[in-house]
Amino acid sequence: MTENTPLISSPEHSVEGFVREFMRELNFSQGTVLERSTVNDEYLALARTVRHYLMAQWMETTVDHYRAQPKAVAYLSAEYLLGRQLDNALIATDLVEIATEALASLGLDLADLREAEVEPGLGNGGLGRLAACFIDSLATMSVPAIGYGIRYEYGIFRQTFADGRQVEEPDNWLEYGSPWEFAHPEHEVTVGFGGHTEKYTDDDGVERSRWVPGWRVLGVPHNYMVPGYRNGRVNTLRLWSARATHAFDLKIFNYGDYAEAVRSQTFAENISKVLYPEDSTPQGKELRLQQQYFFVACSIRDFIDQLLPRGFDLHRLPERIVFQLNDTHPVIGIPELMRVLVDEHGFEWDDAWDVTRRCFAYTCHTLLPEALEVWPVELMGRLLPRHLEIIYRINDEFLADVRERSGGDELLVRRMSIIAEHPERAVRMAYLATVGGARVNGVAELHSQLLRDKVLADFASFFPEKFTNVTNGVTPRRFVKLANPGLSGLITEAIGDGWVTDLDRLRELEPLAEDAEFRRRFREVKAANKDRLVDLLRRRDGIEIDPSTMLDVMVKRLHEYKRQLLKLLHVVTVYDRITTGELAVAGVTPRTVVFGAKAAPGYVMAKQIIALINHVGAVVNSHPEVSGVLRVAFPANYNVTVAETLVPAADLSEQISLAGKEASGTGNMKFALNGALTIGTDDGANVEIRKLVGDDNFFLFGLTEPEASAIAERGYRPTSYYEENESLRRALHLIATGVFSHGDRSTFEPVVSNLLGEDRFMVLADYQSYLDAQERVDAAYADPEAWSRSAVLNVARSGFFSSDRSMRDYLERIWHAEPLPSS
Ligand code: 26W
Repeated sequence: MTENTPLISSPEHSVEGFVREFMRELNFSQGTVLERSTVNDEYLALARTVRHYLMAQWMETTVDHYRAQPKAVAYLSAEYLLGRQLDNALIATDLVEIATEALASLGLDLADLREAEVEPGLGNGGLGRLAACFIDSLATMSVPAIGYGIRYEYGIFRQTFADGRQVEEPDNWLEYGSPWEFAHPEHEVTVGFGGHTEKYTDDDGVERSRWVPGWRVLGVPHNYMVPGYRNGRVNTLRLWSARATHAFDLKIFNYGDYAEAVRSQTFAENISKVLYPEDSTPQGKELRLQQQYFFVACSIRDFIDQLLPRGFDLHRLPERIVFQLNDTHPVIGIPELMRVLVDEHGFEWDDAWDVTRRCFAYTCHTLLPEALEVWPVELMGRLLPRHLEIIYRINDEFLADVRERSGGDELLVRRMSIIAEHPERAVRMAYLATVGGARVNGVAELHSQLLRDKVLADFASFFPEKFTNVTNGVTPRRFVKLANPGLSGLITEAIGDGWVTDLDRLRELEPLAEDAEFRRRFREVKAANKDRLVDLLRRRDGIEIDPSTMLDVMVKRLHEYKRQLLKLLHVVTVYDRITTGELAVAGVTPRTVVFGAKAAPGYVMAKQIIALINHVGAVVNSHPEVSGVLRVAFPANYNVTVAETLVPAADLSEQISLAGKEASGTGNMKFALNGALTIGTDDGANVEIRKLVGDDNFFLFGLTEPEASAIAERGYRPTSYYEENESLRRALHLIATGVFSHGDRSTFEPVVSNLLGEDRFMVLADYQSYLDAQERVDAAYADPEAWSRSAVLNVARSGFFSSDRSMRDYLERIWHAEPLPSS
């Protein structure tokens, strides 16, 4: 890049300017005219138009970073659950009104074109969405940052229901073109796999090892704009797509084996083909390790070769970069950087280790032991033989340290070994990350504490200085400003618009909780949001809901620890009480219970629970009496786009995991910020939400983590709760006797026997406490003034949960990097 790279200027910020740009795109890029264009043509032209407004800022940001050479943050994440791009780009550029008017002048409706965008669902759930919120905040805070990940050709599967059961369909999100990406095949990088290592003596007589890969794959970068909110900054998200190497093809073509050449090409390209839909139970699949190494190796190479100036002294790498590891998925980056420094740049081992340890930091997102990734040594050795050698050496030196400092405590040594011996010899990726990184953080106070006290206790005593907490957050741009224009308008009218980038200012709303007129308008907004949801569910799913009822929402991945079953037992109990006459319909607070959840395709119990929810829903919704006061809605294929309409409409947010199991949760934050009240356990970030919004404005129930642990310690017996609780017995009886399965007792037998047998997540233990809390909810909802007062206080006191604050915490506690605002 020269000193004076000439930069393009943005199109004119006016209706006329927008119309001109849009028509040029429609005619010259889509090659069509208004009279003949499809909605997709128009959407693509619109997306490219908006893109042009961001382009100059993007180029300027890139050039500024190149010139200033600041310390940058590289976020390494196997998942980015981005959601639709158009709306976000429109609010970032302040073009919503201009675009609406410009399109209207051409007889087009912005709302229709919006619907044409297929969201890039390149993530499973919370962890992927968190990555998307974080890069949004980094751009908005003008932090030099780049997101690295995988451009999956197929994202998270599309869910449909057949007879209430989940059916998965491929998510072909690229089918109609992706106007937000820029492919750069000219910047492809090569990544090796397999083969063997060999020893040799270098020119200085030093014994060294080198890797001779057996096959290679190309990584093609695809850049995405990450617009900051009205700050002139646009950062980059760089997703890698796998391609077969040219040489590889040619050689085989020359042998005349056309079919084999094409097959091997597909083989290489499989690496970025599909997102693994597993969430929290890693399957240990070879292709998954290939994906992980592929994107991490591409990203490290990219940073060193492309983003650093030529001749940069890599001993100073920690001054220029910190790689943040989003869970264990990118942890193979630690031995990879060691390999690059030692094998390719001739570093001494100790120097390389010193640099590497300062370049990485690791975030853990789970507490479930089965979710901690381990890779069989056999597999690692076959796919990445040099990396395995490096891991062994790291482990040897680390364990020598442990041995020395513990006075030869061999039990401790075995416990802390990066290599597990049982049930098979395997690399524990969380341990490697802890040893090889400068910091380890959990994602909420309670989670970080449990990491220190339980999951990584030995390591926390060994490296106390490494452990820290950063509580998760969500971006207020997407989850308030864009998703809830009604509430945003009301807030801005009251306190100005500074809250969008300084969410603590929501505190200024607190006095308005006492203002009857403000509360009335708040309720008006909620009602309008419910109407939007009614519309969406009618159009999208053919589901009818009644917006005058309490909207009780539980949306998140389907997992036993999250306890969708507990919510369902509440529904079944209300059904039971009404149908037996114990409860008069007149005395029931009418509710609509909304579920949204995908189950991992191989998670049998989770899929059974989905079927059970749908079957209970069918019976409840068609019961003449019950359906007047209780309805269940389960729209299929819950995703970010649905969340944007659902969250602002909710009255009640269900955050009911067994205490000690949900690392943080981020849906809980989105609901509170949009004025829903939470019914929740003392788990994850719920703890902090409750502390901030106040006990009076939160429905707490259930065991605490120490209580649950103590019960587990003593031996948990679910039947003891069953025997003592009549309404629980009756609810389970209804399920077991086939009331929700056309009289067939076998359909849901496994669900019931699991609850009465193991009930690993203590659903039965928390049942009564949950019912009691739901009664408090009903009573509270009966007083709209008090309820909306609490709801306003939830909004006013949830500013802490902005991902901008999370980013400030990471900058201060972990990254030690600084913003580089545009001049
Ligand atoms: C199959 C391997 C695997 C294992 C774990 C894939 C994905 C995971 C993730 C850790 C699952 C996940 O999304 N965890 C969630 O991360 C959120 C962001 O920190 C937290 O808010 C949630 O509590 C946590 O469950």
